[in-house]
Amino acid sequence: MHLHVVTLFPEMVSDWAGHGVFGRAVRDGTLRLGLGNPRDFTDDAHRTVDDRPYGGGPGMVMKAEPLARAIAAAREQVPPDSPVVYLSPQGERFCQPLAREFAALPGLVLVAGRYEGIDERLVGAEIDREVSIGDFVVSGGELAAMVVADCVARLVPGVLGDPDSAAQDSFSDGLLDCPHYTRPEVYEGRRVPEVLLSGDHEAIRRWRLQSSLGRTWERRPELLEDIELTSEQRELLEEYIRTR
Ligand code: 9D3
Repeated sequence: MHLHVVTLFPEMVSDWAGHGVFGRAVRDGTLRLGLGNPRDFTDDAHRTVDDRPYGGGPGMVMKAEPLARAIAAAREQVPPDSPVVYLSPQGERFCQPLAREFAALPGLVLVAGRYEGIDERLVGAEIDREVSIGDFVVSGGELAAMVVADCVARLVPGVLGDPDSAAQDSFSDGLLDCPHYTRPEVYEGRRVPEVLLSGDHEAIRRWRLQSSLGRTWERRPELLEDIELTSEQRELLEEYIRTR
């Protein structure tokens, strides 16, 4: 898959993209990452990328022309029909199903905004989708683009070493993850749950599933409304609620 990020701060993205599973996937060629800076597509001596908002008010707006040229250059790098996604607080909420949709594409152009946002006519002319990462405010679109890129990349075959890892992620089955423990057996007087030391793999599987169900029910009950529980899951959750 070919990702391309249009940003005034390409170093923010390239620094991050060198690390972890994303960095390895770029190095081994499973992922391609392109970067484009609207400032490189200006034609004035000051390399101006922003201007004052029509109608007045605080802040600045990203100018359409340099962004449009950066997006046109990005389109030439990625496979045909790769959508152009603008990261924006006004966008549809990013979620795991949207990540799966993006991961099935051959390419994606992510446009990160700065200042108060980009000229709306550029949105109308060039943007296929507007996506928000949640109802909180960050200082620019770069972090949001990295969140989307990271989330999508982990779903691209070959990016995670173990293909089971993505399938076992929290949210892939709609449930929160179970608790995890490693050595020592006693930490600050707190023991590892006995079943995890038992070697009984079936009991461990059921304990983990019940923990996931119980935590989801307690912390994120709305997630349970979106999924159909198996009869085993329903019985384990009922037992959890009875014995809680
Ligand atoms: C004064 C109104 N603010 C809008 C909520 C101004 C403003 C704040 C932060 C305008 C842009 C930004 C920068 N944020 C993003 O570019 C952004 C974002 C976010 O802040 N939260 C969640 N998702 C996203 S996607 C892009």
